[in-house]
Amino acid sequence: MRALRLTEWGAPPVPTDVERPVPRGAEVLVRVEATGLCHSDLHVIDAAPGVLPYRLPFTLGHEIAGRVAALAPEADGVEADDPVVVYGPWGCGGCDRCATGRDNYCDRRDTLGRHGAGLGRDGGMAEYVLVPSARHLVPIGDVPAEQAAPLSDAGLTSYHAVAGARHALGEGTTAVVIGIGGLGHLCVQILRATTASRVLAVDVREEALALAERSGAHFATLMRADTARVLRARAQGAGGGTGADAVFDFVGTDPTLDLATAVLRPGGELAVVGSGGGRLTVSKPGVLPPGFRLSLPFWGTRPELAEVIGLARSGALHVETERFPLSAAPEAIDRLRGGRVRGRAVLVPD
Ligand code: FEH
Ligand code: ZN
Ligand code: ZN
Repeated sequence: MRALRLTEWGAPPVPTDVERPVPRGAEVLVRVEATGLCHSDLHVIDAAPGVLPYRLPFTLGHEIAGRVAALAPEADGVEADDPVVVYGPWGCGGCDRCATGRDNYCDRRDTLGRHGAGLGRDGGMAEYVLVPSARHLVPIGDVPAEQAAPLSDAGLTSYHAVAGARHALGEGTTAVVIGIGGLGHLCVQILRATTASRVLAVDVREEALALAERSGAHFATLMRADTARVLRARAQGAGGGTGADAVFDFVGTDPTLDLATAVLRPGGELAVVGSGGGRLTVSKPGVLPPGFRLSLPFWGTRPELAEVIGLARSGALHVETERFPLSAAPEAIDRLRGGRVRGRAVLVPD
């Protein structure tokens, strides 16, 4: 079968013919129908030798949807031809986090040498993917694979970030979303579907503001010198207080963290999801508002993935995608690098 494989650190992935895997033990073979392309794939591709603990070669792709193609004798919980999405963070399977579907926070994560599909283990940029256990599969019913695949990472990561701040997002509150790309546009939709907050969106690209408004943002603005003032003016609380009750930063650079600091209300929640490498100085006294709480959410849990698929099935979520045949992965990677993908790029086996 065709697979896009990382064969050398720092070099582009290589389209390769490999044997179709055969499931053993409790494994399940999934015929891939769609795999999302994520900025983290770029980080993996660009990693210098020794930065990541993964052994080469392996197939990329950690945002996967398709149909069950075959089950090994001990596999249960799914049937052949079931439409499924793959829960991508594969932990040790033995700690209490993994036992409760929180592989994203596996206690043994740093000892595994690989983090899941396309992250040190063969992933979904291929015709088939071998999944260690049916516990990593979530049924998607009538949700199209091209929609479900991005929901397993872009959607799940955004949902997990919102879940951590949902307590602060009741009536009369304001949430700010910085960075309206593959994750940010879904965060806007998830906020509108699961909280009562007013949603304000920020990006540097005009077309991203339009995407934010299509996704349900109450207000969208370009990142400028006076953006903090503009946002605070829109974040009037019921009691006249100004400031955001929660900020979701999908960029994570110094300018966006500075903006988040400037717009947060006392007691506000900041979730930094983007891996922009920006720095935040936490000190007392300091510039951060009293009661400020910071989270660095990573991916999400398997139960949350089922909730995200439930939202999609209810019609509350629509992923803006750009579809590429798997053979055009190099073009898709190029476009993602250049910030020229609207929403999420999805690769479909040729
Ligand atoms: C995956 C692996 C490592 C870092 C970040 C990620 C995210 O794309 C998962 O949402
Ligand atoms: Zn990802
Ligand atoms: Zn574990």
